[in-house]
Amino acid sequence: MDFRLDSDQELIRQTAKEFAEKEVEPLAAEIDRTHAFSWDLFRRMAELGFTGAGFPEEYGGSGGDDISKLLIVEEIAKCCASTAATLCIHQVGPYGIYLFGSEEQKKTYLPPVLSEGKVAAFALTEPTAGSDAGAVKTRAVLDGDHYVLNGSKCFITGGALAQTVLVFALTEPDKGLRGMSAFIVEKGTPGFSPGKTENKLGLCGSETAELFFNDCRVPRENLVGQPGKGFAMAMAILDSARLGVGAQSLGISQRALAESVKYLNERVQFGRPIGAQQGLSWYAAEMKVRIEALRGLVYKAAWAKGAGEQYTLDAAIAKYYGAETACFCADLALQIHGGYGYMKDLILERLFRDSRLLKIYEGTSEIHKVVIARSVIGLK
Ligand code: COS
Repeated sequence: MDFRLDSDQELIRQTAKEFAEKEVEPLAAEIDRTHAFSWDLFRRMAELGFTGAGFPEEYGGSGGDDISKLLIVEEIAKCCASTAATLCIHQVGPYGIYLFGSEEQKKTYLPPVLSEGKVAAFALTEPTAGSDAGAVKTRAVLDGDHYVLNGSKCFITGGALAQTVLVFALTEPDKGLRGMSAFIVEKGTPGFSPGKTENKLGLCGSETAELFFNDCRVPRENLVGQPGKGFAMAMAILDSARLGVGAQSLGISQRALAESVKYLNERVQFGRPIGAQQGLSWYAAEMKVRIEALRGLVYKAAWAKGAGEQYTLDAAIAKYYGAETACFCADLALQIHGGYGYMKDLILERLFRDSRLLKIYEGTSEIHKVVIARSVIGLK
């Protein structure tokens, strides 16, 4: 077993690190303060091949393996968790089209969002279908050559900006989650409109919107995969998305530790650097242990995915432990910085706010414990 990155992965990490430090970091505080999605950064990520990382070139992707894709997210999350979240979640809908779509759908819908600077979104969650994702109420009724969609979605990352949205709706409502199907809906389709954009605690530069479908007619050929298989497809897609959250967590946690190490050395109280106080030095040790454990979990899950193994459990563990670790590290880093950490001048309070959503989105920590427990115990 070799735990080192290979030369391609190292190169991608280095490219992402330079981009994050030179181009993202200078804008991050302003993006957070103004809650502004940065089209400039998004288009730059498209130019660099980041929006298409992990997808084959024939569909507009830039290739690379799953670990490389996560290294990009990890490096960006060290500087701006909003930008890392934007990148990660942008890829979720396209990944669904790539996994389950027809050749024609892949050729038509993937290049604009993977390499041409257009945003994509994944629309599953509804006001009454959050953790219980199978409780979706949006309907899709076949009418001639079209499906007619009615319903609404909420908390959709990039929803109002997206050119292409993968939408989940019931085609056979009496079958519940086994009557769910997936559709590609393009911006500008009559009857499809974004609602309000949410005002969030953290990840403020990553847009979160409501979506409405009001007699929205979608061509029949926009059905993705088999009708009735939408829920299982959504779950398989989310397995991959959850690795992205693990990578975001890894980036945030490392930044929290790096800031803490600097301050533990610089800040003098009681006549010596505060890092010489055992209580505070142990905070750094606890962060380090969790970060190294998390790195192993995230990379192992990515490896399992790339090797074609069943990786639902690995992804759930990496996502759950990642979110908990990012919150733990951001909290301790803020504590180490005392009053200064609580002020808006430093990054600590942003890390604290940004990390908090990781325990909620792409499946809550509690849902991940359900997935993990079911797998470990074998009972439902
Ligand atoms: N991959 C493929 N198929 C899966 C799967 C996975 N990871 N997880 C479940 N399925 C399939 C099951 O095999 C089952 O298929 P059959 O119909 O053939 O039996 C079907 O999906 C239903 O699965 P299950 O019975 O486990 O569904 P539950 O209603 O119990 O829900 C949880 C399972 C709670 C895990 C799911 O609802 C969930 O992940 N909720 C959180 C949603 C979420 O993450 N939301 C935020 C992001 S969306 S933007």
